[in-house]
Amino acid sequence: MAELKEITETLLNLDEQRMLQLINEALKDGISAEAILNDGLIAGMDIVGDKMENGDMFIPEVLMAAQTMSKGVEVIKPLLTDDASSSKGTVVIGTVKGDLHDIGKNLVAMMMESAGLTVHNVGVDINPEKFIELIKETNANILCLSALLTTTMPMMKQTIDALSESGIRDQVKVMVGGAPVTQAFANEIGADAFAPDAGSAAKSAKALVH
Ligand code: B1M
Repeated sequence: MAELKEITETLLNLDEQRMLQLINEALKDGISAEAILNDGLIAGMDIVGDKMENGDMFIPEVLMAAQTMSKGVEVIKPLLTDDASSSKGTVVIGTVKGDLHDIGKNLVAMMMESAGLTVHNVGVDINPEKFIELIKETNANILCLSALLTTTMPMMKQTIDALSESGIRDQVKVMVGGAPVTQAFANEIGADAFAPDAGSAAKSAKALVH
């Protein structure tokens, strides 16, 4: 769709004002918030990733693109709601130690909140001990771990192992996700669930507590 392509382009050009204008126009034209997120904004971040890999874009610009994307997400956030009926569980969600990526994790947190779960979004670079402390503090029954780097994926296993060592593995369901994470990897490390995107993560979290 032309409008979504234009949203992607304005994100890549870091033209926040025009991007927000286009998002509002797209919404007025009946394009769904989900389509704007997936086919406009996330599509743009995928291109940013390719450019970063090829050396055509550098960290400061990538960060600016991430900030521009967040402004777009703010506009569509209220429209990305799922059925927000009774609370369906308590979630601790964070990015594992050594990993600073948080855009996808924040989207997952947002979708879970709008699906009626109580969400404690605890940030990035979280070590296993801190996750355990936070689970105890909040009485969470779901732990959501995000990783965007192949080098930080093993930290997911270390976190799950630490839960077992501290005797609380049975109290929480563990969901893992992030671009390099797969269902096979989730099985291998003993996670209870894997979700490829924010929408399915929220659905899967609800299913886990039922
Ligand atoms: Co980074 N980075 N980055 N980066 N970065 C990637 C991930 C990379 C793929 C880019 C590339 O080379 N093509 C690459 C990783 C390669 C690899 O390991 N295979 C990479 C690299 C190498 C790095 C650095 C090492 C670069 C360097 O310093 N040389 C460095 C590492 C820093 C660190 O973490 N220690 C680094 C730094 C950064 C920035 C700080 C500049 C910035 C992050 C800003 C921020 O997050 N606040 C950044 C960004 C923005 C990216 C890309 C371009 C975009 C990531 C993103 O936000 N995508 C990324 C390339 C890409 O992914 N195309 C890249 C949009 C987001 C909505 O998608 O996060 O995948 P995503 O989330 C999805 C799903 O994965 C899923 O749902 C989300 C929404 O649908 N999901 C879950 C996520 N978590 C989930 C949890 C769940 C379930 C689903 O359950 C618990």
